[in-house]
Amino acid sequence: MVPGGRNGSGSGSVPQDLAGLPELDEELLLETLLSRFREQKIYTYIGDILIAINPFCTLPLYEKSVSEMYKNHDKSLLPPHIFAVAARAYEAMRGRWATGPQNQCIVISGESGAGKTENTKLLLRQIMELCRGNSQLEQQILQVNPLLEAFGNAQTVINDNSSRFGKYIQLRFSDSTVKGAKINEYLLEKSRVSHQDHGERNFHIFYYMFAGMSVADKEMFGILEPVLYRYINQTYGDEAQAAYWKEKYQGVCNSMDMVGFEEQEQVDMQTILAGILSLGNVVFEPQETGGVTVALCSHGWLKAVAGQFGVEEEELLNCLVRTVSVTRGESIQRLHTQQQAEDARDSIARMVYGRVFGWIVRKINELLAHTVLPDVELKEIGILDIFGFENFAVNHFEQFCINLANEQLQYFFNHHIFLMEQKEYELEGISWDTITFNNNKPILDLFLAKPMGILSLLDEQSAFPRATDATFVEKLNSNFKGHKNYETWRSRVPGFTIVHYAGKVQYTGCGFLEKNRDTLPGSIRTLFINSVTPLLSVLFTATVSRTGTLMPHQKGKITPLEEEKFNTSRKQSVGAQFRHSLVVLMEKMYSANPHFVRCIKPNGNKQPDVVDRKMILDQLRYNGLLETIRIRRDGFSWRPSFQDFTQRFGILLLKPALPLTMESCLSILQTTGLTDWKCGKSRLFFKYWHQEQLLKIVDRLNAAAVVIQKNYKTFQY
Ligand code: AD9
Ligand code: MG
Repeated sequence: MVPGGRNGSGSGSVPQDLAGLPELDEELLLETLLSRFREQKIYTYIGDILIAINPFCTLPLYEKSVSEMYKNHDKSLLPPHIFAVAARAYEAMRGRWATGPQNQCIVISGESGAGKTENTKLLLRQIMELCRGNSQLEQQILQVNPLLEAFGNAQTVINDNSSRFGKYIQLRFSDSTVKGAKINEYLLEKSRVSHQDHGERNFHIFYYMFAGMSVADKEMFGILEPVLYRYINQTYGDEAQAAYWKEKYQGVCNSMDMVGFEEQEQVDMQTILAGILSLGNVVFEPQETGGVTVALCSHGWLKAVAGQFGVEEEELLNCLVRTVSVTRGESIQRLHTQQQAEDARDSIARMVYGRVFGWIVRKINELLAHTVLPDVELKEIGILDIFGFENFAVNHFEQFCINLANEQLQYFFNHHIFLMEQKEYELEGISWDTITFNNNKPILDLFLAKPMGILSLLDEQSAFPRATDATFVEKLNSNFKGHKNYETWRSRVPGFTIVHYAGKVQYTGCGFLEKNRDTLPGSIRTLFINSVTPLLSVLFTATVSRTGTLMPHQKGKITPLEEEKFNTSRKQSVGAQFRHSLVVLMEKMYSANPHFVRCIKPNGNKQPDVVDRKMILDQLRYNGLLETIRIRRDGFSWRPSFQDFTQRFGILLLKPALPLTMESCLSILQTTGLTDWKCGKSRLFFKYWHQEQLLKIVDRLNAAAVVIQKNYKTFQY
C-alpha cells in the first residue's frame, strides 16, 4: 500500500500513481491514464517519474495559486504536477535527501509535439519561484526561453512550435539562490533557413520581424513585403497570425533588452537577418562566356544583400558564381553551374543564420555566467529539452541526428531505471525477479560504433572526394544488411531504413555527405571577415572551439595565404561534433541525480479532447512504461549507502558520533516503524515513497525540538 496521498485519486478510484496499481496490464494502464485525462488530470506518477499528456489547450493548472501551493505544501499530498518535479529537484539539489547538495538533471522526453518545451518552461518558472530573490538574474533567465524559441523553433507539420535544436539548461546555485545559468545547444536545423517542406515554416523570428517591425525600421533594414521572399516560400499568415507575431516580436525585443543585448548588436543582428532574406531572392542565369551570373531581375536583391551584409557586391557575386581554391600560393578558379550557384547561395544563408544563433547562445551565456568567486561551490539543476523523435514522409540527415539523440536519451532512461537498479540487486544479494525491457543498445551501436558504425562510415565517405550519397548508402547496405535494426530501402533515390526504439524511419541518403561536411569555403569566410558590419565580421572571425570558447582571429583584412592556412586545418564533421556533444552531455547527466518526465502525445492532429488510443498505446509501449511501473512498484528506487543513510538520518537516534555502519542504520530504522525496505551488503533498499516518510519523521522531530527549546527559554525567564 502506498502511503500518503500518492495512491489516492483525490476523486474516486482512479489512482494518481500507477506504481500503486495492484493489477497490471496495458489495457488497465491505458484506461487509467485516459480516465484521468478526461478529467483534465494530465499528470500522473509512476513512483517518482512523471507522465504528462499534452492537453493541446490551456488548462487552469499553472496559476500563481497553484504555484504557491506546490511551493508551500507537502507535495505527496497534492496531485501529480510538473511543479512537484521542480520542487523535488530543487530540494534534492539543496541536499534534502542526501548528506550534502547534489547536481540534479531533469530529463524530458517524448516525441515531437508531446509537450517537452512547454513543461521545460513551467519547470524553469517554478524553480525561479522556489529560489525567489526577485533578482535581476532570475528575470533574465526567464527571458532566455522566448529568445531561443524565436530563433530556434519553427512550425512543422507535427508541431506549430517545434524545437529545431536541442538544449540543456544548467542552472547554477549557491545554497538556495541561483547564481548563473548556461545553455548548451545542440545541432540547429540550419537547412530550414533555405528550404521548408510543404506545410512547414522558416524559423519564427522572420515572421515576427515582418509583423512587428515599424515601417521606418523596415525601411532602415531593407525589408519589403513578406510575400516577395523565397525563403519563406512567399507565404505569410492571416491577420490573427500577424497580430500574434507582432506581439511576439515585441516580446523578443524586450527579452533581448532584459538579457542584456546591446542596441547596436540588435540592429546588426536584424540587418543580417534581413540580408539572409534578400539573399534567398538572388537567382542566376547562364552567361554566354560560360558559367552563370546573377539574373537581371535579381540585381536589386544582390545589391540589397551586399548592403545588408556590409560586403562588396563584386566579392559577394564572386563567392556565388565561382569557387576559388588556393593551393601552394596559386589560385585556381572553377565556374559554378546554375545548381552550384544556388547551392552556394543557400549554404551561405544557412551558415550565416547558424552563426547568428550560435552567437545568441554564447552571448546569453556570457551575460548569465555566474559571478561568484571560483572557490564557492556551485550545485546545478540541468534541464534537458531536445527535439523529439521525428518520422516524416521524407527524413533527412537532420532527422537522423534528432532520432539518434532520442535513442541516446532512451538508453539513458533504460540504463538508470532498469540496468543499474537490477545490477545493484544482484551485487547486493537482494532477491529479485528480473524485469526484461527493450534494450536499444544495438541501435546505439549501429549509429556510434567505431570503426564500423553509421557515423564512422559517413565520416569515412565524407572525407573521400569521389564518394556520393549513393556510394555512402551502398556502403551501409553492404555493412549492415541483416542487422535487425537496419533495412535496405529500394527507391528512386538512395535511402535506408532504421528500426528505431520508437518505430521504423526511412531516411533518404540525399544530402548526407554535404551536410556532414558542412564546409565553409575560405572565400566566404574572407568575405564576411572583411564585412563592415561589426557583428558579421565577429561571427566569421572567431572560430569556436569544441568547448564553445571563442578563439578570435586577428582583425584586419584577411589574405589568401591566411585563408589557405585556415582551410588546411581540418574541421570536425557535423556527425563527429554531434557525437562528441552527446558524449559530453551524457557525462554530465550520468554524474547527476536524474528526474524523468515522459511526455505523451494524445493525437496526431494537435487537437484538444481527442484521443488516439493506438497512438498512445504505441508510446506507452516504446517508452517501456509497463515495465517501468513494474520496477517502480516492486523495486527499490532509493538506495543510500550505510554511510549516507547514517549521516542523514542519524539524528533520529538522538545520539552523537554514530558509527556509519549497517548496525546504526538498522537501529535508526527500528525507531521509524517503516516496513518493506531491504538491507544489502553496503546499502539499504527503499521504495520511492520511503524518502518522504523518513523526512516527515525528521521534520516532526525538528518541530518538537523547536517547541522544547522555546519552552525551555520561557521556563528560564
Ligand atoms: V518538439 O520535439 O520541440 O517538436 P515538444 O517540445 O515536445 O515538441 P511542445 O512543448 O512544443 O512539444 O508542445 C507542442 C504544443 O502543445 C505547444 O505549442 C502547446 O500548444 C501544446 N502544449 C504542450 N504542453 C501543454 C500544456 N501543458 N498545456 C497546454 C500544451 N498546452
Ligand atoms: Mg520542443
